[in-house]
Amino acid sequence: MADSTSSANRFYLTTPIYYVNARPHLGHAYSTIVCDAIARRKRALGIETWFLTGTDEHGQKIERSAEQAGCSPQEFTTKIAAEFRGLWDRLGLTYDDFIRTTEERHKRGVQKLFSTLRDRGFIYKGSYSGQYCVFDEAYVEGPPGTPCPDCGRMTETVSEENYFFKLSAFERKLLEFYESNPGFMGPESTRREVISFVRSGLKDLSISRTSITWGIPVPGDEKHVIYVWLDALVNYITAIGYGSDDPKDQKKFEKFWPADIHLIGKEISRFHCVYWPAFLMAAGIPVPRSVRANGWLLFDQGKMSKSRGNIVRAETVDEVLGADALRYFLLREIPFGQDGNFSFDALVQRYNGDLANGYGNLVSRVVNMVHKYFGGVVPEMPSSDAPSIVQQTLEGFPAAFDALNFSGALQQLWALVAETDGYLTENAPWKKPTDRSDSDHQKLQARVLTDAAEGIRIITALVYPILPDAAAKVWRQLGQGEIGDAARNAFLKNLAWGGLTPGTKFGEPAPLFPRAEKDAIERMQNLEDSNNRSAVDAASQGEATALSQAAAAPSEVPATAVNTADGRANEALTPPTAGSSADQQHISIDDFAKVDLRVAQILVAERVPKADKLLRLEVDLGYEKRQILAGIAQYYEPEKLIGRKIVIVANLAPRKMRGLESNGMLLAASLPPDGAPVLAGFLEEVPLGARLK
Ligand code: ME8
Repeated sequence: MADSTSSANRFYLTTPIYYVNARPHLGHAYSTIVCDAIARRKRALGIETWFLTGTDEHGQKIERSAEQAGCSPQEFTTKIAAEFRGLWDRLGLTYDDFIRTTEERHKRGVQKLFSTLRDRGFIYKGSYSGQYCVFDEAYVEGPPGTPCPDCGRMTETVSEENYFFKLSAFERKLLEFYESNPGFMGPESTRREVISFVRSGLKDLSISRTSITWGIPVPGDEKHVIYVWLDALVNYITAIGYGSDDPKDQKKFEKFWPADIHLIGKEISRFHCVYWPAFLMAAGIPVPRSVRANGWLLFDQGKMSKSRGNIVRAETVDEVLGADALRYFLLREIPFGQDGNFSFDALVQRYNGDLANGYGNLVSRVVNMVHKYFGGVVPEMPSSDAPSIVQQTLEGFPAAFDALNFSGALQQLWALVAETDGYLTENAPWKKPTDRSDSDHQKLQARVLTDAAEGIRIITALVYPILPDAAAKVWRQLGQGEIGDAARNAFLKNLAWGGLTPGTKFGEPAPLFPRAEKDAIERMQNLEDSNNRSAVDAASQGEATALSQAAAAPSEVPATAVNTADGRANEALTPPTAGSSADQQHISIDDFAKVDLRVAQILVAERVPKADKLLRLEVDLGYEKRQILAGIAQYYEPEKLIGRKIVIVANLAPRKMRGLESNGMLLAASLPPDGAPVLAGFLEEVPLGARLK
């Protein structure tokens, strides 16, 4: 991979701006953490760095999510954008700006770019009739009924008058550009995929919609809103001043554009490597220096994503092991550019092996011995030459890191951790052989401990962008002061062996990475379970979510959705608290009518392996059969359910649990104190598929 370090003394890097249709998870944290590590290293090298992140807030997908949550798109996007920002702050990520596409500065810039493209003859009006994937906000080739090639969801047919961008005019130009700029995109798999996409022919791109309103209006033709990807990509320039009349903003744009790295997930390469450079070329704006795609973080064998229902939240890892542990794991475990598995087991193994027993233990040994044998003051010693492994690491780590090979960089650095540890063990400064004089022993102690401490200083400086919290602690323990100040003074620029001067007073030893005990995994799993908005968990916690009293079983307790397909839908429908119906938030009859409640009969019921709470049901609605997963296994024997008539919510979005798709949810009363479910049913005979209203 080409070295993506810019030669200029400024560096601009960006994350994707995240959709606010759902809360952030580890996948989003991954890309943002990678950028944070790069930004920290660049700053510590004395390079003026601008690190941008933000949220993508327009488009049909967001509009629908807001509608489902029962609030306005603006309210909805503000809430979720704050969650992204809050998480980045909690994890200590050092973004310089957070752009929201609903901000005025962004709208102004998008409209300016649209007008520029139109003025330069690259936009024309036409009509589009074809397929659209709302989930990916992407146009899809093929007849009605074609599923989206990226996500597999059914596309919707769109027939509209649209503005088009003359993408076809850029086929040759783009291919020439890729050829003369081999470092533009990576990894190699992304590069190959993009080139073959362009080679297969580019059609003009529809860049406006009339059937939705949640977007930025086309200047001069306000019934059109600008296609969400054209809107979103432009954030990279609007955030640094494009479209502003303020000379300060204009200067900033000149200073930082073109971006050095757009860091993205691999699934959005086409937008960044084809459409984005084409828009910029058409507008006469320089194209970014590079686009780098991270692979996918997988969990439970699939890409971690809200729609699959297999997410893990970064907060959970932060709470139990700390943000540094998460950063280390993601960068060390997954070779950048490839897909990688996340598991609590692997995380704890890395944490204990590399951080607690490795780096943490080394620091603790050395700092404690300097306190014990030298009163915490670095002893007077003639300087030594850098051991060859240190020299290799000082060259190899930066080279690997700057090529975004974080895993390789850390591997080299941990070889130095192991070597330093081995050097201590070999020389055993804590043990005086009987045939060694006191003064010789003191000399040996001084030599070994100053060398080991110097090794730790180098390791700590290099690892700072990846383990900023731990590095800050170690820096203080080594008597070096605040590492943040050192970073501002570009301490990485002149990093060399021999910086630890005799007489330096060490700080107090303090634990860095306390060993994770067996319960760490369980604690993380429990945190996830209790945050999981699936009602499988809600039921086990006794959190009743009333969907309908109409379907209630002959019982005095409110009906409960046992397995929600989408937690957000439930949030909109607040559960009544016992005895306080006056406080209950009212919904209109129209809201209620959106819930499609139907009578169904259970044909098959069986336990789901390794899921104590789940039953897999096949139910017959009369007009169709479908599979539903229900969190009732602790309360109902599967065999006894066969043939039973139940009530289900038939129009919930499908949801995957334990790799199985659930198409709806059944209704049950929830009994205090622990939410034991009692299935809703009927005293009279009812036909299958009958609607409850
Ligand atoms: O695509 N593994 O937003 P988005 C690795 N708004 N990275 C992951 C991941 C996973 N399992 N899940 C998410 C959009 N990501 C658009 C982008 S940019 C102008 C507009 C990361 O909310 C990864 O960086 O779907 C991916 O590209 C991004 O989140 C997608 O976020």
